[in-house]
Amino acid sequence: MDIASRPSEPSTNPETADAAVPPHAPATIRREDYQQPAWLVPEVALDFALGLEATRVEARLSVARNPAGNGSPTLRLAGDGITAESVAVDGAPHGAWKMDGPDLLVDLPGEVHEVTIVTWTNPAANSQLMGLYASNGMLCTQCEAEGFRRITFHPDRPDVLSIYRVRMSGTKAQFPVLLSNGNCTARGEGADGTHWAEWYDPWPKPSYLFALVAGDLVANHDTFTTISGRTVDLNIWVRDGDQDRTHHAMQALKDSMKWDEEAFGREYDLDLFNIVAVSDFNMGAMENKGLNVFNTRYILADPDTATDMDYDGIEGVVAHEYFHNWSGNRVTCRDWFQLSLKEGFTVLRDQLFSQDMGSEAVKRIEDVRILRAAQFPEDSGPLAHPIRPDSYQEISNFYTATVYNKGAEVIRMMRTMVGPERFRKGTDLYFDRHDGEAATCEDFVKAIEDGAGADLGQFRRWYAQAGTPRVEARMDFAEGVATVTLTQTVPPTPGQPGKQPVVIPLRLALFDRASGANRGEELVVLREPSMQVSFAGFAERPVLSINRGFSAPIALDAGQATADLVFLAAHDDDPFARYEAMQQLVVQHLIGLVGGAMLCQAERDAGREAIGRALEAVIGDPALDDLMRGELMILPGETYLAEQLAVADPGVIHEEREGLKAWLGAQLRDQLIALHERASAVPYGLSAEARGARKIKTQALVYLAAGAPEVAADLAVQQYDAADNMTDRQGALMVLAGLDTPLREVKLAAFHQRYAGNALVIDKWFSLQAGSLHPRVVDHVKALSGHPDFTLTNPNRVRSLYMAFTAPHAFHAQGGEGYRMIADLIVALDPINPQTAARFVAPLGRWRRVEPMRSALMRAELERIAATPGLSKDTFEQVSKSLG
Ligand code: 0A1
Ligand code: ZN
Repeated sequence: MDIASRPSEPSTNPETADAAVPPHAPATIRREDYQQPAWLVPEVALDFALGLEATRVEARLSVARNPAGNGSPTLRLAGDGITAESVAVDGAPHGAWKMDGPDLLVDLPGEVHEVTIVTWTNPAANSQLMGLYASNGMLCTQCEAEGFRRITFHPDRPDVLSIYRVRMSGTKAQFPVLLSNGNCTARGEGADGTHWAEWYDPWPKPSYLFALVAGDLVANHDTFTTISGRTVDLNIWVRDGDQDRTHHAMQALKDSMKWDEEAFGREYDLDLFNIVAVSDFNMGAMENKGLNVFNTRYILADPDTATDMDYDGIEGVVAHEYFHNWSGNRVTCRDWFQLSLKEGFTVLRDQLFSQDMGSEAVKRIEDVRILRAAQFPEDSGPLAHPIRPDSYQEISNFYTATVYNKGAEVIRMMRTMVGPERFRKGTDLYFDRHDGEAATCEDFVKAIEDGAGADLGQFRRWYAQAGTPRVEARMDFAEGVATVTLTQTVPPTPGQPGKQPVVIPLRLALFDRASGANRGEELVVLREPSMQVSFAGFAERPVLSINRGFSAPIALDAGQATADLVFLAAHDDDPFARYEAMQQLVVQHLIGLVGGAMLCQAERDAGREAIGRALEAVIGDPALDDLMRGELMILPGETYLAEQLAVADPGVIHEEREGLKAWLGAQLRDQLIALHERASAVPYGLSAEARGARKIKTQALVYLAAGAPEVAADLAVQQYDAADNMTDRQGALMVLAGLDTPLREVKLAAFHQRYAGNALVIDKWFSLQAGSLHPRVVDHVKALSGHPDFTLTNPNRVRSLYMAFTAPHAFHAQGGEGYRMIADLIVALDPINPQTAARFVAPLGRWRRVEPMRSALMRAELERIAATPGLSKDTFEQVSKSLG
C-alpha cells in the first residue's frame, strides 16, 4: 500500500506515474477501445461533513462483478486530486489496495462487496470548478464529465449506474439549505449548531449526474401538475434578494414540463425539481437528476437588468436542462463518445420548444446563425471532429458546437425526411427501448429507423464524418423544363482525408417570376456525389429556392444571379430562404470585393445598390413583423464571411463590411431615422411586437453609427436616457462604445455606477467595451484587465472581457497585439481553470486560414503556449491539435 506516500496534488494524466511531471503527452482515449466495466456499482451511499476549506467524504460503494465484464478481480476507481484516508472492504480495514497514478485499485476476492473510502477535499481551493467547490460562501458540485472523481474514488464512467443515498451535515448558519438529487427523506439538528439532511434518488444514475448544494439560499417555489395528475414541487434557489428575478425561469420550467408531455410524451418522474443558480460556473447549466445547477446568467432576469436575448437564453437553457431528464438522464450515454446522443437530441428538443414558444421563423434563423458562426469554423479548422468523435485526450474539449448544434441538425434532418409524426414514433420507441440504459448514437438511429420505418443506412455517415458538406446547385432551363443539378463534396478534415457522400435532404421550390408564386415545395434527397431533378411546365426560367428552412447543415453554392436573390429576398414564402437570400446578396458582393473578383467600380456600385434597394424594401415592407425585419437587417458576420475564403485577410473583410454598412447607413439615413422613431414609440412589454420594436431600434442605430455617426450618437444618447429596460440601454451603449464621442465615457461610467455590484450586468459592461468597434479597443481591453472588477477566477467575467474581444475586429489588430493578449490570458488562466482556458485556443487555431503576416503571428503565440511548462491536458490537446 503506497497511499501515505502519494503527493496531495496528483497528476491529471493517468499515464504519468510521477505527479510532478507535466502531462506533455496525455493519453488518447479511443472509441473503438470501449470495454464493458469489470465491476458494477448498484448502490452508492455518500456521507459529507461539509466545510468550505475541508470537507470529509465517506463513500460506501456496493460493488458487484459485471458478468459481461472481463472478470478482473481488481476494482479500478478513478480519482483526481484526492487521496484516500482509509479504505475498508465489507466493513473491515483493507490492506490490498494501491494507487495507480490518480486511480485507486482494490483487489476483491468475491462477486459482491461493499467498499468504503474516506477522502477529504478543499472546496475553497478548487478554482477549476469541477467536483465540489465553493462559490460565494456556498458549496456546490459539477461532475460532468469527470468531476465526480475529484470528490471520491469511483469508476466515474457513464455506463455505471447507481442508486444514490446522500447524507450531509454542516453548520446551520453557514449552510442553512442542504440539497441533493431526488427527495429529502430525513433531516435533523446536530450538536454545536450543525444540522443534517438525507436525500434519496430512486432512479439509477451515472456519477456525472450526482449533485450537492449547501448554502444560504432562498427559493421561489411553485408547483406543476403532470399529465397524470401528480403534483411536483418546483424550487429555484438563489441568494436572498434575487427571488424577484426568477419568475421568467420558473415560467420557462413550467412551459417546458408541459411541452415535453405534449411534444414527446415525457412526464416528470420525481415529486421535486430543484434548480440552483451559482455565479461561478464553467458552462451554462447542468442537468443533475432533480437538482439542476445553473450559471446565474441563465436564471436571473428582470427588465432592468436583462435583455430580450437574455430572456430567450433563459427560456432555452431552462428547457434544455429539463429535457435532459429524459434525453440524458433516463436514457444516458454509454461512454463520452456518445455525448451527442444526449446533447444533439436535447438541443433539437430545446430548439423545437423555443420555436413553439415564440416565432418559429426567427428562432430557426437564429439557430442557423449560431451554427454558421460557431460550428462551421470548427468543422473547417484543426479541431474538426465528427459529432461522434473517435478519440480524445480531454473530454471537456468535446462540449462543442459540433457535438451540440451540428448534432441537433443531424437529428433534425432525420425528422425532415420521415416527417414529424413518424419521427415521434421513433423517439417513443427510443425512450421505451432504452429507458434506464446507457445507450449509443447507433441505438438512437436504430430506434428512429425501426419506429419511423425508414432506412438510415447511409445516413449514419453524418455521425462518422467531420466537415461541412459543400453542395453546388445549378439550374438549366430549356423548353419549359427546369433541370437542377446537385453535386456534393465533403471536404477533408484532420485524420479523415477521404470522405464518402452523405444523405442531404433539400427542401426546394421553384418560383414563377411573373406571379411571384411557387408550385409547392418538394423534398429532394441527394445521396450520390451528384444528381439531377427536372421540373416541367414553366413558361419562363423560374427562380430556384433551395435548402429552405436550412433543411441540411451544408455550405450551399447555388450560383444565383443578383436579380434572383433580390427576387427571393422580396418574395420567398419560406422565411429562412428569404433571410438567406438577403445574406447571400451581401456575401456575394463582399466576397467579390475582398476576394479581388469585383474590380470595376460599376460592378461595385451595382452590387451596393441592389443591397440598398433590398434593405430599403425590408425596412418599408408592411407585411413583415419587426422581429423578422430585425433578422433580415442583420449583415453576415465577419467570421462567416472569412469562412467563404480559403485564406482571408480579416482586416480587409472588416473594412469592406464596415464600408458597406456605412454606405447603407448614409444612403438610407432618413428611413433608418424614421424606423428608429417609430420603434421608440412602442412601450416596453414582452409581446412579439414590443420585442420586435426594440430589435429594429438598435439595428437602425447600428447602420446609422456607420453612415451618420453624429446622428447615431444623438439618437443613442436619447435611447439610453429614455430606456426603461436593458435591451434599449445596452443597445444604445453598444453603439456609443464604438463611437469616438465624449459621451461614450460619460454613459459607460453612468452604466457602471448604476449597476455596481450586479455581476451579470457588470459582465455586459466589460463585453460592450471589449467587443466594440472603437479603434482603440486593444488599449481598452488591456486597461480593463486591470480594473478592480476584473478577476480570472470567475468564468463569466473572463468570458465577458476576452471572448467578446476574440470577435474578429480587434483580435486581428495589425502587429498581433490581440493574439498576444489571448495567449497571455491562456497561460495565466490555465493553472486556475484549464477548462475555460482551453476554450480560448480555437480563435488562434484558425491561423492557417488567415493571410500570411497575421498567420505567422498567431502560430507563434500557439507555439509560445505549447512551450509553457505544466500545461493542462485541456489546453495541451487544443494547442497541439491547432499546431499539428
Ligand atoms: N450537460 C450540460 C453541459 C455541461 C457540461 C460540462 C459541464 O462542466 C463544467 C457543465 C455543463 C448541458 O448540456 O447543459
Ligand atoms: Zn445539454
